[in-house]
Amino acid sequence: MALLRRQEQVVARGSGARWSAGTQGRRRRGVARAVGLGVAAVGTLMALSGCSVGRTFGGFGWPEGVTPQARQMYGLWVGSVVAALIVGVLVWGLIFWCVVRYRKTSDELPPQTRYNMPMEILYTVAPFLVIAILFYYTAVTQNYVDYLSPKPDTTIEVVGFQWNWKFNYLDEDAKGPDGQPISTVGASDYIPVLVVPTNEKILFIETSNDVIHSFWVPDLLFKRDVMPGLPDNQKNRFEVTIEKEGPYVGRCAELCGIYHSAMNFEVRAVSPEKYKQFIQARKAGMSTPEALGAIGFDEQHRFATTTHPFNTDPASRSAS
Ligand SMILES: [Cu+2]
Repeated sequence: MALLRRQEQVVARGSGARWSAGTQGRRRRGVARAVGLGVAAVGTLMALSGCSVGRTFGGFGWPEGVTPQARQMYGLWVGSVVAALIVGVLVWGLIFWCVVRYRKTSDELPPQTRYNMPMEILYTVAPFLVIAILFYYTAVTQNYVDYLSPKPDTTIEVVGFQWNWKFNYLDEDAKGPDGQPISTVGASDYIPVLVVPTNEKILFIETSNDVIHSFWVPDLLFKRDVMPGLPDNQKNRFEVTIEKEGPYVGRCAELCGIYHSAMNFEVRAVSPEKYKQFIQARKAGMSTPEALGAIGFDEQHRFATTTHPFNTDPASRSAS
């Protein structure tokens, strides 16, 4: 009843409330302009992001990768965080502004309005614009990361099995003395080292002998499932260009059985010249550690340096 009476009072005051129509219109346009500016800023910052803003704030937690693909994802991440912050600050700002500006000053009920069409259209359209911009940049980044060159420089077949890895070098000029592709295979006492060239397009083709595994090199900021039983043209594949020499630890990222956690490997990125020498040494019949020695790695660095073989004895009661 009290509410009804109040509404009658408001209706009765209707003519008196007309004075504020102009003010409200201006205010509405102001809000519209602010939201429009916010949306435009989101787009601009998404485009410009990744560079100085990201560096100033340490990439907002996103590590810098060693591939152009990782850099592209870094840009998407920084842009998305900046966009979220802009929207957040705008919303917080409006909330606090309302709290202060419209705090209760008297018992008199303020003018009641409903069906504020411009406002309703605005808060329907603005989120869609933000989503559309985020979607656009996500699609662009995904296409970039998933891009496969018609002619990669090196092709590696990744074979996952319970519980280790085998890497086959599929290039024409990478056949061993027996005419078979050069390969490196892990064992319970040997971490497979996958030697790859820097600054060259490397295509990875993945396949599994048993269950689903996942090829994951944290430094590449990338992982992809290794699926069993797929025909050649449906096998998962991806391409990266590693720009920095060094050892990068690799892991299986799909729980694949009891020794899943022991399924580690190492990617060793070396200069293209050294890579050629490595392949020549392998073709001449050397093992991976011997060939790594032949291109200048000392005794310690002929084996994986980023991880080590695990104790696979299930009866052992100590950590490996
Ligand atoms: Cu696995």
